Amino acid sequence: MTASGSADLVIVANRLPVDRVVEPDGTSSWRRSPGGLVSALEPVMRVHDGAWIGWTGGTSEESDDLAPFVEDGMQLVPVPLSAREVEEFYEGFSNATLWPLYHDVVAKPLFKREWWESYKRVNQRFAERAAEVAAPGAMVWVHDYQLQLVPQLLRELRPDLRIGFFLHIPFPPAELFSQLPWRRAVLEGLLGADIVGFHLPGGAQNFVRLVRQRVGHKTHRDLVTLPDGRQVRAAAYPISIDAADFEDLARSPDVTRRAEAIRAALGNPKRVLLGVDRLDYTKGIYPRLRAYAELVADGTFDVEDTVFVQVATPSRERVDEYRKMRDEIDMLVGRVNGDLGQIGRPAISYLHSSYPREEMAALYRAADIMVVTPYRDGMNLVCKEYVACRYDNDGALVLSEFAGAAHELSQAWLVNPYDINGMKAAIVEAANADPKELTRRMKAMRKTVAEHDVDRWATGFLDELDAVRPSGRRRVRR
Ligand code: GDG
Repeated sequence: MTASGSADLVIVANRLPVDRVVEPDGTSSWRRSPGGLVSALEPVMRVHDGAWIGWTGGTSEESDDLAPFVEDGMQLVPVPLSAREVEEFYEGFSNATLWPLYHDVVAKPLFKREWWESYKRVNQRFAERAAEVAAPGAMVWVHDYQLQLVPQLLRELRPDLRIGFFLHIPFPPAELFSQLPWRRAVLEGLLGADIVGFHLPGGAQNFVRLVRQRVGHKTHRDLVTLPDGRQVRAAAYPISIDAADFEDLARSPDVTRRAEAIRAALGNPKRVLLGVDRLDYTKGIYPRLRAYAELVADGTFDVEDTVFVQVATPSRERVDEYRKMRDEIDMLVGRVNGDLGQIGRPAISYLHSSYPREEMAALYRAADIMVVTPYRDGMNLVCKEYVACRYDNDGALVLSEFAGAAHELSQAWLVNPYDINGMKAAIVEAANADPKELTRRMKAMRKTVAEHDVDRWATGFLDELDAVRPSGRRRVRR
């Protein structure tokens, strides 16, 4: 057993909640990264004596100042990754094996034994850091697919801890998960937690079924009983956004002015459609733009008064599949605009760039129809952000039924992204819907997003973890 530290709550995530900014004079500082997870966890981090363990985003060859530090009142503990580990653990096993495997095999997962070795090594390092900083009986909350072995590795080092795990991406059905050569080790890694959280009940059910099939433990509903009597609970905790904060931002004079300026820059069209995604093959950007292009080609929409704005935030640019997809989308947009655009009137206004939050809110305010069409998405926060920004109860949401959010936002125009004609029909319906219908749908969605915000998600999970008896063999029943 490792000597313990002083943090009562430890967050373990692939990335630290800060980015390194290098000034022109070569000095560097840290800036809090935007993102829901940080804002959701910050208040709880302050109440508890909290620490956050994660990778800085650089390589250990580039920088060696990796001692723990305090930033913005949070204790941050960097975990170093070498350039080779970035390639094998992060770009390789995390993003070229697990990411496609867990997203319906939308792209072919690559199984490489050296990547798995690197994944195990890096997970061990994260577990060791967590074991060092956690106070006796502390709660440790491990996040996401990059760190699935940490719960078990950490429990071996520190059996006194209460360990929670949350998966931000879908957990696949047994038929797909079983392709993974290291499937049993991953399941056992997760079983080190007291609570394993997913966005949807379906993910929890997939997990429990796999544990029964592949590990052979006894299961009953959402509970797994290990041979030593310890119980692990698998359940759904759908993540959300800070809805009130987004609405405040959307209402601010600056964002309101910027939304008007965006529409003016687009030529004050009658209709603006919007897509905002990390440039990722799971997000269904290609079929969405194809569906839209067909609607322009057949005259349903006219570039004179309608435009599709697609923001594609650069992502994982060193992974082959991402480069390939970027080329495909570049080509599609070029062809569509070449064939259908007019001077000053592209069919698709395509932005391969990332923007500050204020600009995102202004885009959401400027858009009449938000089109979110992932082939598979754990939750999808973009659609919730759009809803939070539509305080006039206007605007339409076209949403893939394969996004976790579709389970909550059932008043959206739900579509199957594999069905181009179906998507076209839904976009046209949304475009022609009368204002009363839009209001009815948006009001209902806004209620859902306001009531189920990210604070409820974080406190909901942590309250349950808190109720687990420290080092107890059996958790307190609900
Ligand atoms: C994973 C799961 C799950 C995007 N571009 C910019 C920017 N963003 C922000 C959005 C939104 C977030 O990034 C993206 O979140 P999503 O949920 O849509 O998608 P993933 O990144 O794939 O997230 C997903 C999520 O984890 C949480 O559990 O919902 O299913 O895949 O907040 O606004 N923000 C700024 N500039 C950009 O250019 N500021």
